[in-house]
Amino acid sequence: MRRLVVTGGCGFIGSHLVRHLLAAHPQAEVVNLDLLTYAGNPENLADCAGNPRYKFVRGDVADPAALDQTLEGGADAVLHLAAESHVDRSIHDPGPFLRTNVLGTETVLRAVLRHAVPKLVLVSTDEVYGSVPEPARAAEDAPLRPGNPYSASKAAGDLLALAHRNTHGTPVVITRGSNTYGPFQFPEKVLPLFLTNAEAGQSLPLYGDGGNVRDWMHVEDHARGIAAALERGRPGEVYNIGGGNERTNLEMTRAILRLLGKPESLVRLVPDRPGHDRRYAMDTAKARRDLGFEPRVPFEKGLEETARWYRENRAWWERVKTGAYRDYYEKQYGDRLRAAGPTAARR
Ligand code: NAD
Ligand code: TDX
Repeated sequence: MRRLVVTGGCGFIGSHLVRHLLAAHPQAEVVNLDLLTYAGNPENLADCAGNPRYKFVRGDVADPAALDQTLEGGADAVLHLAAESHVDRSIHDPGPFLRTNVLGTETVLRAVLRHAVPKLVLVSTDEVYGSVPEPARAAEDAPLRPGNPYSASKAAGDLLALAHRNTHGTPVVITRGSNTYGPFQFPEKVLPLFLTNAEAGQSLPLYGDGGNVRDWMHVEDHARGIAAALERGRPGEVYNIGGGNERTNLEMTRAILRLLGKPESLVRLVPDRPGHDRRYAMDTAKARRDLGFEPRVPFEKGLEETARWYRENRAWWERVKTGAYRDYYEKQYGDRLRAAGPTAARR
C-alpha cells in the first residue's frame, strides 16, 4: 500500500489535500503529522476520522524524533505544508516563523534523506517573489525578494530545499501557490475574516487604499496542483501554481458584500500593513506545460460556494473566533479600527 505523509494536514490547505489524496488514491494510506497550533483544527478532517486509511500523528516538524516516528514505517512521499502562515502575525513576532518554516523545513529535508523517501513536495508561496509591478509576472527563475518576515521564512525554506537538492540529491519538488480561499480557512486571512465579520454585521478592516492585488485560487485547485507536482513534478524543479484571478482587495471586498447582501458602510479603510506587497502575479505556464495543471474553479462560483459554506457552518467559525483569537483581533485591529473612524471605502 502506498504511504503518503502530509505535514500540516489539520490546517486549511492540508485538510483539503488529505481529503483529495484519500479520494484520488484509493490504495494509499495518508498519514498527517501536525502540531495542532492555533491554526490546526482536527474538526477540519472530522469526515476522515473513521477512515482506516487515514492516520493522525501529533508532532512538530522541527523535531527530528517526531519525523523518525512518522517515517519509520516507510513512506512513498512527504508533502510538507506545515508552516506558520499569516503575514500579520509574522510582523508581530517572527520567532515561530523562523522555527517552523526554516528550521522545520530543514528538519524535514534531513528526515527525507535519512529515511530514503523517494519524493518530497515542499509547498511554498507566490509571496517569495515579493511585489511584482504591472504588467510583469514572476516566472520560477525570477529573483526572490520577500517583503515580510513570513515570506522571508518561506524563501529561506525554498533555498534550503534547493541547496539540499544540490548537495545531497534530495528528491524535492517545490510548488509556489497563490492566495488560496475556500472552506475551513482560519478567519485571520482576509477572505474568511471579511465573510465572517460581514455575516456578524461587524466592520471589514481594509488595509491602505484597498488597491493591493492578489491572485485568488480555490483550495481544491491548490490541492490538485500539489497532487500534480507529486505525480509529475521533477526533483529540483519549482512550479508556480496560480488561480488566474487577479483582483484588488477592494474588488474582492465588494464582491463579498454583494453576495451577502450587506452594505458598503461595513468597510473601514484602516492604516496599512507595514511593508504591504502591492501585487502578486505569477507566470504559470510551466505548471500548465509540465504538470498538466489548470485551475478549474471560476472565482465567482468558488466565492459564492465559500460564502455559503461560512453561512452554513457558523458554529465552526464561532468556536474558532473565541479565546486567543479575540486577543489577536484586538492587537491587530483595535487601534486600527479606532484610528479609522466611520469612513467607508468610496472608490
Ligand atoms: P494554516 O495556517 O491553515 O495551517 C498550518 C498547519 O500547520 C496547521 O494545521 C498547524 O497546526 C500546522 N503546523 C504549524 N506549525 C507546525 C509544526 N511546527 N509542526 C507541525 N505542524 C505545524 O496554513 P495554510 O493556509 O493551510 O497553508 C499551508 C501551506 O501552504 C503553508 O506552507 C503556506 O505557507 C502555504 N501557502 C498558503 C497559501 C494560502 O493562501 N493560505 C498560499 C500559498 C502557499
Ligand atoms: O484584515 C485584513 N485586511 C486587508 O486588507 C487582512 C487580514 C488582509 N488584508 C489584505 C492584505 C492583502 O493584500 O488582504 C490581502 C490578503 O491578505 P492575507 O489574507 O493576510 O493574505 P496574504 O498576506 O496575501 O498572504 C496569503 O497568501 C499567500 C497567505 O496568508 C499566505 O500564507 C500565502 O503564502
